[in-house]
Amino acid sequence: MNDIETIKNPDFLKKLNNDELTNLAQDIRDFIIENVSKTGGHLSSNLGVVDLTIALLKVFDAEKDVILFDVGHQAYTYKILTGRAKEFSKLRQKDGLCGFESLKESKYDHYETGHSGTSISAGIGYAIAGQMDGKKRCVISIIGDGSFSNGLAYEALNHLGDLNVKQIIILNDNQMSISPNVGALHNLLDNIRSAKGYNNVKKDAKMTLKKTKLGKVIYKRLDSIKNTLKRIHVKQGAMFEDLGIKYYGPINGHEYKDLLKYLNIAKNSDGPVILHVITKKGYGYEYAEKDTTGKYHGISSFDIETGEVKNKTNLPSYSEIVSSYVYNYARKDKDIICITPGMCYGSKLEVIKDKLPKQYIDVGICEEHALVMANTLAIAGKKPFVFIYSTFMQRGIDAVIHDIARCQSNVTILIDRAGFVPADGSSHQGLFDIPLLYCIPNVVISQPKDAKEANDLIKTSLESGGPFVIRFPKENIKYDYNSPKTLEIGSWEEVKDGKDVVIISYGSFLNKALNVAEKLAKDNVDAKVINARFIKPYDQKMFNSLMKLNIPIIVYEESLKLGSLGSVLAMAAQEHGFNKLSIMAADDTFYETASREELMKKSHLTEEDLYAYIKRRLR
Ligand SMILES: Cc1ncc(C[n+]2csc(CCOP(=O)(O)OP(=O)(O)O)c2C)c(N)n1
Repeated sequence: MNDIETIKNPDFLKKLNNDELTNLAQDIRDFIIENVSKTGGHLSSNLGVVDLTIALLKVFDAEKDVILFDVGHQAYTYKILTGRAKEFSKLRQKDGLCGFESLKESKYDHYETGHSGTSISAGIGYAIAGQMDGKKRCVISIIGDGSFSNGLAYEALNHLGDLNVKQIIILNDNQMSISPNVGALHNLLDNIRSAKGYNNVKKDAKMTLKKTKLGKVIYKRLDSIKNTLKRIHVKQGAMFEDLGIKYYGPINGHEYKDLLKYLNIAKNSDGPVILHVITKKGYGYEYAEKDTTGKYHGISSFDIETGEVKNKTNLPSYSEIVSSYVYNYARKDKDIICITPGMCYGSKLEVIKDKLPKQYIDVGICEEHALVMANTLAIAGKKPFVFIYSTFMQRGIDAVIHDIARCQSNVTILIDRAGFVPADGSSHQGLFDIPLLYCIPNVVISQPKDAKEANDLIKTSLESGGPFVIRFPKENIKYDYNSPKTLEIGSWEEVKDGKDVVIISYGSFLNKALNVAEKLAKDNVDAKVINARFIKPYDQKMFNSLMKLNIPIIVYEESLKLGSLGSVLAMAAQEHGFNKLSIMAADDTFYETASREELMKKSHLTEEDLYAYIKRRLR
């Protein structure tokens, strides 16, 4: 039994034999299951790469070589073997271990990760710099088959194949993205896997030929035969070779003999190499191995015996509510097409996928493609809904500017996880969408205060005829089955009258504003509260009349302050010579891992902060 918490660095691996490596892998898997069951985290992806990571760190030199994990969500074994096991009790918590690779966290981490598809480009940068500086080191990028479908990975492959640098790509093929993988590339990898392996073919051919005299002659020329065999038996694997990248695979990612052999071949090769490694997502934990939904990809704390999530809330998430409303429209209107860039499970689209398969498209982890495709679907008369997390929307901004907004297409973009996002840290905060979208002409940006208004906005969007964004946070709220109504685009509503101060807010912050107004009333402060459900265009008429009251106006919002609704209103206020407007919104910074409540506290955006601020203002 290995004491995982005492591991300081991976040096000890060099002395271990394959049986000892296998035992260590088991102990690491137990450690991961035990810890993630308490803290939550990316379980399945990590269980699948325990053996691969151990083998990598046995063959390569973690001090000298550059090892990069794509997305970085599967780097737990790497973190453990580079001396961070003790910190796992605070995984994905405030001031604790980051859920991804992070430059700030350790000298062994060489990149700030979180988004899919960056590892090959990042590797190329290191490889070119190393070559320029005459460094003798290997650069290794480990990328999953899901992330391999991302356009960025292809831009990098295209460049790499034309470069004479030493970079090793390990394609970790577990046939899964978060849920089962999709797309033609996935089919191609499937064909390679089912061709039983070019390496076995090579081995068999070598054995047979060596048996006869003629065979031995032929064997001497095996190099060329090798290539021919490869083309005949697994011609798909040759795609990489045609790009100028040497391909080895498929390799069993849970067999140390194979793994060590091919990692050493890659280490000793010149130029770019790709190792196609087959692993099992969730390896060693039955529930995770059998999962085809994505439940164990990223999971909150769970019971190891039953595999069930602990502390489940009875309230549905915004994602569930929004997808169920869209489902209701889609089943009555065959032109509605629901699009996800690889996030079926997170966006809660299972019902649409299962019940309306013809109206459901999963494009894989390809946000920009999803949006451009949605644009022409709309131009062609369909009604596309793109379900996308705020953080991944960042990838699609050009598609909104160059494509959707200029064409003024009726694409509805449902931005999930908008605002503060718990656990995942700086790469996954949803604070940039409003500033990034606000400056784009023709785009309506909205956020509902509750489930009923979410449905109203979906209806309004369908009837709007143009680009329409509806954002909502990672929160659980009550369903509302009332029939939806069309809202006037750009209209705000007064939800509470008052004469001393105005609070303009939207989304779930509006409810906080109402709570604060109630508390202020006990101090004889009468606050007016406005629901700015349309962030763009804003309600000019109402805003002008609010300024005329000549009392302080506070814009209280869950967005980055720069480029927020408040910053736009401040410009308008300045033009009117109104100087009583202030903004409470998120700071110009990257917010690290914490819960939503902790993040609001850090940015002074809690109800207590709003209350205290108003009291100060009115003093
Ligand atoms: C740009 C972007 N879109 C979506 C995600 C969400 N995401 C995190 S991991 C993941 C699946 C990655 O699949 P794969 O690369 O095969 O790795 P595996 O988890 O199967 O090991 C997705 C979609 C992301 N991190 N980045």
